Amino acid sequence: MIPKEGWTPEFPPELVALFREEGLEVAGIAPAEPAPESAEEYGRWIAEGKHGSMGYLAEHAPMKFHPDTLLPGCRSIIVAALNYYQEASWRRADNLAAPARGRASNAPQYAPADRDSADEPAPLGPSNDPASRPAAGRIGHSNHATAGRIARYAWGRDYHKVLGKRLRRIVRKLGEQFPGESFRSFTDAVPLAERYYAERAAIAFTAKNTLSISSDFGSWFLIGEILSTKHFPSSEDARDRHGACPTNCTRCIDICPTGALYAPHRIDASKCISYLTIEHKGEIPVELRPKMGNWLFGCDLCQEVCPLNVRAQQTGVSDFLTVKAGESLELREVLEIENDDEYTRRFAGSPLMRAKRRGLLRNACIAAANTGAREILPLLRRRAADADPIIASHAQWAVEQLEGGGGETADG
Ligand code: B12
Ligand code: SF4
Ligand code: SF4
Repeated sequence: MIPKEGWTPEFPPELVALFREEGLEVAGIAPAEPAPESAEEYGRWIAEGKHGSMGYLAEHAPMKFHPDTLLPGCRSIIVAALNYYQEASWRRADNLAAPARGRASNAPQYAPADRDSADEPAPLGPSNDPASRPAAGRIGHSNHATAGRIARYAWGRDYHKVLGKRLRRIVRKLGEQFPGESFRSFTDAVPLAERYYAERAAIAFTAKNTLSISSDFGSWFLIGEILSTKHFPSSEDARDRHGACPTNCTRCIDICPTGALYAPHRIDASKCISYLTIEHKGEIPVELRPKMGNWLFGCDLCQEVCPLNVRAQQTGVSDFLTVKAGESLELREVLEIENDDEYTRRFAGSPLMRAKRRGLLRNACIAAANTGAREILPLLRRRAADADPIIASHAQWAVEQLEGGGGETADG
């Protein structure tokens, strides 16, 4: 269960002030200790090939649980959490479940929170199952078979920029305040096990869906950190405040369409839709394509069904609220992008830049086949002759699926 009591962390006031000036809160401080057992577990995960084509994860292995390899003499890791939650229009419209009692109207409408950890959570939630899948549209985009979904963290501006520049400014100020000490900031694609150190810093616990879940705002937050040679008091003792997954809950594992989450706390990243649509640059294995539903960029299913996300709070970060890609994109709009320049003009500043034109158009072909979007067959045929061989082969596959009657409709 997630305890209801508030918690007032006691961080050094000078640190709190520096973070607040940047619109961030110090979420926690971890001792910068190595974690040999976790490093071993990680090594096994890499050896089993669960990282797929993310070669950088293998290269990161010697550093991942050894902060002093990133900053010699590192003694503390100051962790920041940035809440990016905003409610989806399909959830506002679908009224999937009654709002949890006592929650603000912008809270996600999941079943009651704060269950005992042995409780069975109430059934709810969207899935890739056409019978319960949310419509893909957003305001201004109709909810039909020709739209593809975007993971929530990518609706607005790229968080690497949003969080990264704030942390870098704090690092500069820390350097001025503590001359003789060294500081270095990181977020995401860095050789540090962020969720492990987030847990050590007591900002969250690591859940069965492998994500960090906080009692303050569920799993809808991003992690950034500052490594420091100056010692700050650790907040590790407060770890218990985040609780744990309910013992019998397996919703995230049950909903995962590709079987990427194959056991509690275990992920085969090479099957995750987030990996397939964002990180993986080549051909998507044919057997996984029909399982990807209408996800264009990332996947949120294992968070959307999580009962602990009843704690989600609307973000106040304007960079996230600014619509860049938004909740969904018309597949036609994506498939009409002719070249990289056009792609950059459309998505500059958005996380979608990571997929590049090749990745997003490839994903749009799969979403078109999966949603039975026959009305865009002519456009798919045009893309089957695209100069990019990955786009061309996926478009050809989509044409065959649609002409052969494969694919399902968005509304079942
Ligand atoms: C590679 C990566 C991915 C991969 C792999 C995901 C994964 N679960 O590992 C892919 C591309 C699939 C991915 C997807 C997503 N990602 Co990602 N990703 C990363 C990245 C860069 C590295 C993670 C990694 O190394 N994974 C490999 C696993 C094995 O290692 P680990 O998690 O670091 O370490 C754990 C294990 O070693 C384990 N462990 C240790 N000892 C033992 C012992 C036993 C017995 C067991 C079982 C486990 C165990 O505990 C450690 C802590 O959890 C991190 C940033 C970072 N630098 O950490 C972001 C990060 C994890 N991603 C993030 C996000 C937001 C996502 C998505 C939600 C995006 C989306 N909507 O599409 C999805 C979520 C999918 C999911 N269920 O995880 C956030 C998560 C924030 C949060 N609240 O948890 C992070 C932290 C980025 C950030 N800076 O905010 N991601
Ligand atoms: S993000 Fe989607 S595909 Fe990846 S583990 Fe979660 S439910 Fe499975
Ligand atoms: S859905 Fe998954 S992560 Fe959420 S409480 Fe259930 S088991 Fe834990």
